[in-house]
Amino acid sequence: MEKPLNRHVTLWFAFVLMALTSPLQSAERPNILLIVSDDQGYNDLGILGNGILTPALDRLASEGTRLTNFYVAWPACTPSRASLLTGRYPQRNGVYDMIRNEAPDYGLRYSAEEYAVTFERVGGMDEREVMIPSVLKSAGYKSGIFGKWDLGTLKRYLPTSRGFDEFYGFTNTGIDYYTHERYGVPSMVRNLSPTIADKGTYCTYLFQREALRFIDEHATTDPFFLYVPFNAPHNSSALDPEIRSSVQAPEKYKKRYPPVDPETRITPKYRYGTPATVATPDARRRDYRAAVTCMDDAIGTMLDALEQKQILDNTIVIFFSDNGGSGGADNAPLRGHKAQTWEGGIRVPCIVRWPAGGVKAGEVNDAFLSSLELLPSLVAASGAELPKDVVLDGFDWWPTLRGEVSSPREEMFWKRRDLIAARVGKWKWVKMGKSGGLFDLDNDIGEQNDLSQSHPQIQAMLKQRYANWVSEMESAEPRGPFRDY
Ligand SMILES: [Ca+2]
Repeated sequence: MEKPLNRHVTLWFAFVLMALTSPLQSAERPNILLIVSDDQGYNDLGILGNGILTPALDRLASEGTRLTNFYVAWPACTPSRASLLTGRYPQRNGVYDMIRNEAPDYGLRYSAEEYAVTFERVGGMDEREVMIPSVLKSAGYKSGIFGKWDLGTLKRYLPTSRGFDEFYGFTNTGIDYYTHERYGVPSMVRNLSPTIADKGTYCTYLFQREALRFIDEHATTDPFFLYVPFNAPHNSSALDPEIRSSVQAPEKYKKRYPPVDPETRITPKYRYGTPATVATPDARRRDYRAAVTCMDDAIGTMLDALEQKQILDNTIVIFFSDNGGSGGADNAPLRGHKAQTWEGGIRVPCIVRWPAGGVKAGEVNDAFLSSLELLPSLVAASGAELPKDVVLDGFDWWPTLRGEVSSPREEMFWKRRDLIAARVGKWKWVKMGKSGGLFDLDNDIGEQNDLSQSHPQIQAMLKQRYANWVSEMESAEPRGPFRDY
């Protein structure tokens, strides 16, 4: 027979074990606000001093940790977004190129029937892929997305068919900020239904409006995952060359920057070599910055709303750009830009704020991390369960963000058509058409000194690791819309 003391100890241990293993209580589960900007440059944060105005992002950086060595999985919109939501390389989840059709921008006029069956309208992420909102649902989360979806337009591909409870935004990869049309085709959707109810209103204001409403509705009821992928500061996908050649921004935000003269120029060769009136580089830069500042104001109102509801400190706020900047953006000190596998295409600004989770205020963290870490990290923070039988390419980043361990990430690979990059530790091998080389990122973040001649073994090692990764991706289970079934 068990002695009373032993029974007491046994019960005590059982109690401790229960406390350690029981699911997180509702009050403890953090809310999640994921903000993704579109084509923002590595250097385009006010605190970095290039003259761009981002007081809310600066506040976020002072109250959270800024990541300086953070990558996205592809140097342009669609695959970058597919990867951050699935935690899987584009080549593994199947979305390893753009779901778009640029022909209308180049002058082709489809009939409505023809356009409806082009790839931009019928392509979408494979329905078997598991995304963050579906995973968080198992822990009781409500999820909303307000902004750019970019993973398919058919109903079965839309956010509310993929785990989100609410969607208001546009479905494809870029729009006119005011008409919400993509090269003349309406693109705004609420849940599963196209809508033109807000036509004429600058879309950043609309995404702000919806996000604030969502916060108001869920602040005291459910833990939530709020995903706000802004259109800003992406170029305008309008037909008019003067609009198309810049970024649209409200006048009041343009006026916060020095005046530009002249605003436009005539180019003898626009698309198809036709002459057109387009924005000057100075105007383009001013407009880009104004769009960022407007977005920043919207971000500020979200932080204020969370604070007023007294839920800010237990809300995980994550901000980053979906890929590197181009046009009016500033990627300094990185080389290259959006669409390239130089650092300027794939290394992006990122800030994480979560004081209740031990993420320090005002820190700058140089750990090698990526958007592939998002899904496993949000699963760990929320008490949700990782999806079964799904190969993930990232890990839980919280111990690294708390400064407890160095990053588990040792390597990462990028492939956009014939543009390639492999990073292993501090080394990066780049193949950019006829350009490229081997670079020591610890000492040469700007990828200026090609060391492939002096370090041939290291280059060979990186090429081998890249080849290993390619064969792993090729042996992964096929996924649409690009891979062979
Ligand atoms: Ca983008």
